[in-house]
Amino acid sequence: MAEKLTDRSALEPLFADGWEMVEDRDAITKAFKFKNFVAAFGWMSKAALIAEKMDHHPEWSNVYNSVQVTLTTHDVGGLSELDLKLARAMDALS
Ligand code: H2B
Repeated sequence: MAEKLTDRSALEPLFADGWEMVEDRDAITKAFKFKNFVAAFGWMSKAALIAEKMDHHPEWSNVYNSVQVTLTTHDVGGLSELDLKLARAMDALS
């Protein structure tokens, strides 16, 4: 079972990579941009397999070449280590 993230300084490298806090939620968000729809959807397919393997799932939406991702851990009502791990994996894939 995940635990709520207490060490908030662990978020700093993600903020440096374009993630930001969602207003009024303990969640992080980032807009990923791709060269076209196929690249965006291909990235989503790979990210989805990683998320499923982690049993940790993003809130996300796609419009043409962009994917807006929001990460939080519903089981703990806020950010956990799992969100950091998934965010890093998504950045590494992009
Ligand atoms: N994803 C996210 N983002 N947060 C969760 O708390 C969560 C999840 N819980 N994926 C998982 C599934 C849980 O509901 C299942 C039963 O393991």
